[in-house]
Amino acid sequence: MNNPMGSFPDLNALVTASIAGIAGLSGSYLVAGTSSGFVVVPVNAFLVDVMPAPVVTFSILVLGQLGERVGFVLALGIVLVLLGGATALALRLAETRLASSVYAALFGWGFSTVLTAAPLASLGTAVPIGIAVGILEAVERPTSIEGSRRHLLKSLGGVFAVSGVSYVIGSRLHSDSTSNRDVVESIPDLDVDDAETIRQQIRARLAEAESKSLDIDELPGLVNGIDEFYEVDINLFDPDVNAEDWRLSVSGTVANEFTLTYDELITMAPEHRFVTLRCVSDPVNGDLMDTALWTGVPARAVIDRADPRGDHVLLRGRDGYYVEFPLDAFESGFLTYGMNGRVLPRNHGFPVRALVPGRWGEVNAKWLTEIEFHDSAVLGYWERKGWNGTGPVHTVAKLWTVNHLADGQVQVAGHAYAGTRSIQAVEVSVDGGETWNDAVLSEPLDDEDVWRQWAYKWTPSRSRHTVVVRAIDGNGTLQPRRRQNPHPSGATGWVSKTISI
Ligand SMILES: Nc1nc2c(c(=O)[nH]1)N[C@H]1C(S)=C(S)[C@@H](COP(=O)(O)O)O[C@H]1N2
Ligand SMILES: [Mo]
Repeated sequence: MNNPMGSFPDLNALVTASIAGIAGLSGSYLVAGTSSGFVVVPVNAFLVDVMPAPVVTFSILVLGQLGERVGFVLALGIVLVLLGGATALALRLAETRLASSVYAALFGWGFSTVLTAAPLASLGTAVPIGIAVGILEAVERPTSIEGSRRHLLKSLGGVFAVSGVSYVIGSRLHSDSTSNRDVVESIPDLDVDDAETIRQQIRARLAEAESKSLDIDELPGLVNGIDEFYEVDINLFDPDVNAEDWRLSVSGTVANEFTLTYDELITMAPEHRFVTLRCVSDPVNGDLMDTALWTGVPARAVIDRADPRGDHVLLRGRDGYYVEFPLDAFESGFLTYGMNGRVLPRNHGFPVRALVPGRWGEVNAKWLTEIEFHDSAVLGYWERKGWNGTGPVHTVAKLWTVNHLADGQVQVAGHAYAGTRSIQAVEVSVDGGETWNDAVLSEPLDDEDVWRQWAYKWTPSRSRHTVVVRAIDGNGTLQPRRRQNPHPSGATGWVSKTISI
């Protein structure tokens, strides 16, 4: 690797190392997709782990998607440096071209295996590195600055083309295998009649929600589509759990510890419930509140079998998430594997998630793998980070929609939710809170933890109206007026909007 121009060997090595790094990354994605075998995934998880709590909170709750992207680019950069570094080391140690290529592949494989604990998938990282180094070492070395620039551009062009192809093939190969599958089809050993009965139940419930939805322009219905449903979780890459390997372990202060398989769970008689979820970080008029029809079995099935002695339960997900709350809340809980008649999608917790009525979103553990019973309270993931979001949701009426009707009237509408307390009424003021009027409500769904829609219209008497909305829960308690930020225990206050006519 001698070169008459002193700095060239280093520059060449740098180019080779970078290109090899990109090739390794692409190969890893091609083979592993976004499963834990992809080298970037453990690095990202590590970053989330070591970042101080306020940074994680800010990133997930304020930056949202952007935060995930920043984290992703950071993890990507770290992996590139690691793989490039391994390649540079290989180039330094090796004496022949073949040896460079073999060493680089071996080092890349080593790194990838240490990170992912997936030796086989790590071949996806190693082989492209070996090939990239082999090719780059075989081509003639440029001897001028101009030549070296051309060399760099060509190599980059080549590796980006290969990465592009890997990305496209990788995305196809690893697209969410659970998505959009009929949940009934996933239940084993169902005879045709039983399958049809379950399908009918789901269809009837979805039709019920459709017919009970207020028919108002621009107002979302009573059920959100799977792709419209909000998503909040602690990792960039959702765990990729295989239903056959999935086990639910039930342990702790119980008379009987046991584990449950997916087949055991989904062959129990299914129920279908409309449940609304709302994240504790949702602002009063935010959009982290949605509803779906969930298919699953009552948590009672596992609680009775375990026969717990304590008063607390802790749920753990495959992503390292955990949340704790009182056992009596879990007694009316639900273990679900279906959403709107489809198999539970990966981003909402495939194969099984918990749903616990009336509490903030964070208690509804996704990718559920462990149920632990405790005899005293412990802190969950978010509670350790200073949140207080495992309790009952606050009452809220959201104002989603403003329509200027053809007859000159103005119509406002939205959703109202109070968890298991249910919604009794929604009141609307169009004069900034001086006088109040009853809104029209959608007919209630026959479920214990679901929202209702509200709507109100009036003939404007001024050029501007300040509209204020407030809900009254099933106990007759008015939505609290005092404004409070989402952190640490959920937003309060009345939604108010000034409307120009
Ligand atoms: N395993 C796991 N479960 C989880 C979370 C998570 O990060 N990991 N996030 C929780 C939070 S904060 C909320 S608001 C809900 C969101 O559920 P969704 O993404 O299906 O809307 O999931 C909860 N369950
Ligand atoms: Mo949440």
